[in-house]
Amino acid sequence: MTNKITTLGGFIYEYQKSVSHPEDFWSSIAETFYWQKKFDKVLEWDFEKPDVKWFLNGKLNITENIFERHMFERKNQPALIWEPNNPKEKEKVYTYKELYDEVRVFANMLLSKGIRKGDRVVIYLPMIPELTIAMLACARIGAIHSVIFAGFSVNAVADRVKDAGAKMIITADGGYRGTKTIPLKEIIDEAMDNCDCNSVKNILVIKRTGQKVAFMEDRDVWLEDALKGISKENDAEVMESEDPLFILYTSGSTGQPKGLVHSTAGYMVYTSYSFKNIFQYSDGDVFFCSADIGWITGHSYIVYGPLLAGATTVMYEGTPTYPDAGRFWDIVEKYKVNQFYTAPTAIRALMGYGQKPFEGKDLSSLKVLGSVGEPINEEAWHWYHDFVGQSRCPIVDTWWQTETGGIMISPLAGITPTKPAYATLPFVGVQPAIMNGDGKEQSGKSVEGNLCIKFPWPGMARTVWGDHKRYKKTYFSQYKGYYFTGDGVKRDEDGYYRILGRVDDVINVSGHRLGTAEIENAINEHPLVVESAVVGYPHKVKGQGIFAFVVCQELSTGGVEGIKTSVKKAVEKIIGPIARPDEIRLVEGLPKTRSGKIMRRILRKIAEGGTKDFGDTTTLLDPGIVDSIIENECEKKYQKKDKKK
Ligand code: 7RM
Repeated sequence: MTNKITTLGGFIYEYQKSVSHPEDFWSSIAETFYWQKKFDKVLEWDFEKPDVKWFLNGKLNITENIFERHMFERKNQPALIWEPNNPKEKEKVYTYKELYDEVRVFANMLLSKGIRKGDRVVIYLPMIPELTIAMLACARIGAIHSVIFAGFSVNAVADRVKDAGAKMIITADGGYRGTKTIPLKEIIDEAMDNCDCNSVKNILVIKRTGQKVAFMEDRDVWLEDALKGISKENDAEVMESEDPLFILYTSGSTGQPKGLVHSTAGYMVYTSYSFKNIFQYSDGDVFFCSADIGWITGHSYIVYGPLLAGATTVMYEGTPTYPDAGRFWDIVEKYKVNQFYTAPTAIRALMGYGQKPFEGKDLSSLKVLGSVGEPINEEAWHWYHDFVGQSRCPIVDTWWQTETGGIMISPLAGITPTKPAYATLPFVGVQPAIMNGDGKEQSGKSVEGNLCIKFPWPGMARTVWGDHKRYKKTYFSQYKGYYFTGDGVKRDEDGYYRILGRVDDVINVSGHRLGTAEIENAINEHPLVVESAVVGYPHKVKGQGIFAFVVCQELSTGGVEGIKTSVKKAVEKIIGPIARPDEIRLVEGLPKTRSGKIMRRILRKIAEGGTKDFGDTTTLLDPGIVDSIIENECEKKYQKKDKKK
């Protein structure tokens, strides 16, 4: 396999080259791809503007690098293996040739519906093969896909469709996840009623559950009808290196999600190269990433990275515990999975079931285990290593973000010596910087601070869709000339990196990234809520749980518990079940400074169960409110009133 590092010495050598001569380094990687016209300049950048361009004046299509480039050697090799939610349903396997045909027909169908280069197509699908096919079909014709996680609900969907100005939405009648079915088309219909998304001309519906759905003539089309009579002959659209490949929304510290825009060439080079090297993928291996394609992990390491590298990638529709907690191990055994990539929250959830789910299962095919999405605690690391990896598989703890496009800090499997809870060393081409409180970069070992990146890498997002100012403000304004990640980090005496978690108002619940402001906005839509503040707190399985402090006007029938239930329901409906608060405390007021800012660190402390040591509280407008929150006075008062009634 080209461009594969195989030794620690090789890694150190490539790393040094990537830092001392980044342009030569990335150029030599990029040259191994298929270009319709080769780039004539490797990099142009300015982090102050900010403006980053890679592989300038190159022309290519990413799907030609997945299909045409591999067709001769991989025609009959499985590209995509799909495992359904229900183990009794039959799996689907697509070879490179079969997937190629599916993608081209789908691409021609999109063209027949008037979709052209640069148009945005929202994809709101469960984890079915058509999701991968639809993404690649968009890429084939140069349409910009924006996948929305199928766990998001009405308002979250409406906001994203509107912001992207989508011309088409691709969805399904419904989706299966464990024992549940999600009414996807119904959610889309409601979202369309709630927003003036008049950019949307067509809604394409795929049959998955067979449930009844409403159809609006002229606007809604079944996929099977749309595909009738469509040919598979298709020439890939000519794309410039910097043309957008996709938009993916992610949460930040403000209420409005940001649509990160990823480029064609840079993203291609980075995901493919990082995939091969970090997971040490070898020809013929089977790679299984359990993420949902609705998140960046699925984009980069179920779809693009593996397929660009000519790998066999497994896509699983269901949940880790359906029909039982041994399902991942059934999949590993069934397909002889060699590399398995999942999130610490799944590991912690499975730990709770003990050894039984492993009984009689053959995990001997596994060579590499990966972790992503949140810090992995030592206990989970050891369990993963000892029981899943049977003490013989290296673990790659991979730190990265939606914004970075691909893995940034991680061991190379079996090459970099690992340390539990450490993402270890920066990947080739990645130049981290740790900033202190004065905004200065700290050199040397044994330092802690905010994590920045000081040099561009090909996979980085280029802008926020429709709002370049926000891109600058969010990532490039805290430290002049640096990309700021939003994470805290420690570099130890060996130069190893340990990610400490977010330093902003973003919380990480089961590896899902949520803005506290987003959840507060949803809670505040409840008619009886005056205001609210949401913080994260340590949670045994989810990593972080959601704790909401809520100020109410009065209580409706159902009392304290009634209002808590209805607030949770409202959040589920507006954002989705992943944002449902784990804990709600009704309070008389929030601890605010005289200038009106909520002192979140006090609320964080209370959510953790703390009752004292709140630090400096002298700027609080009403210091008494803190004790009242700790004593839960508001709920007690309401409960008393309830009894009187
Ligand atoms: C890939 C992804 C990004 C945030 C990031 C971190 C946290 C991700 C790790 C991690 C510790 C890791 N994209 N994070 N990976 N923290 N160790 N290995 O998750 O955009 O959804 O989230 O996730 O806080 O900033 S994301």
